[in-house]
Amino acid sequence: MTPKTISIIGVPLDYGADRRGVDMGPSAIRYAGLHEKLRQAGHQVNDLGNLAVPVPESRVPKNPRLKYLDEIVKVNRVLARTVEKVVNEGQFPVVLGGDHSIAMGTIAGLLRARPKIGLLWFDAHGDFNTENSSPSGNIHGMPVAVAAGRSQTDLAIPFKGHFLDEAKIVYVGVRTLDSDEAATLRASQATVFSMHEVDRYGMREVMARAMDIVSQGTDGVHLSFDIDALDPLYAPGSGTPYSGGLTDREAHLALELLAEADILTSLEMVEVNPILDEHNRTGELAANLIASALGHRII
Ligand code: EXY
Ligand code: MN
Ligand code: MN
Ligand code: MN
Repeated sequence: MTPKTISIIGVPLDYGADRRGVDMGPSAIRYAGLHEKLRQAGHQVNDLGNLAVPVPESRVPKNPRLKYLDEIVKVNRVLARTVEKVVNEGQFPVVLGGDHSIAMGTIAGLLRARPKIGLLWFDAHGDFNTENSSPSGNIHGMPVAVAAGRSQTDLAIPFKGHFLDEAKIVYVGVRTLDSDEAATLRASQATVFSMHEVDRYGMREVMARAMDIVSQGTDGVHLSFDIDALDPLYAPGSGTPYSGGLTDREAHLALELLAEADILTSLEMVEVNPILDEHNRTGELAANLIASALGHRII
């Protein structure tokens, strides 16, 4: 992978999720030695610190269908501006979450600088609910639908009318979907390599097909990596664990192949929850996976 100038942006936001704790995700990943790992992979590293996250007026969400909407929109508008600036300065954004609702800010910012990016979404979940289909009102279950222009709420504000081309969205590792969400996703132009396809074709073949889709006719590739794509046996520190996930080696191979192809132009790592972990195992894994995505190889 060609050497990059990496800008690290921490987003300690956990309002999109039901369980508190992912706000400590950026620290857990930094404490696991992310900077050193990226420098060893040959990159320059600037850490821009953490974005400020407003304290909600009350821990009782105003709107149970869209919990903490205003606070999440506020953070994502700042994140979008920050990511846009980093990309326009020719740097490589590495965004550390925080729950997956931050992907709306990251992707909105990327689309301002690269209107036709491809999206590689590693996740146990589809995150494809809208305000009408979400069973929980947790906004971390909606970012892909919002980034594809399917939401009529203020969540769409950071996108300023520029949304993803659904045909350039590829999922890897999905193994739990809500019923409406599954129907909508099936009817969409997005490609889903669920755990069935990973088992059936193997990660090497899945990544060959996935990289082809997200890189053909696009002006960059964004990797949005939800740590719960891994099986909870490997990533216990995540708020919405679901069994039957990727092994750590499948995840590393996927990201090593991605680095080898040198098509990646940005990435985010989300949903690391140190409260649910022991000895920062999940933070360590997250930092190592980021390094793999950025070309770290043992020999
Ligand atoms: N689909 C469920 C919901 O929308 O409430 C669960 C979403 C979990 C989302 C995590 C971040 O990936
Ligand atoms: Mn997610
Ligand atoms: Mn998830
Ligand atoms: Mn389809």
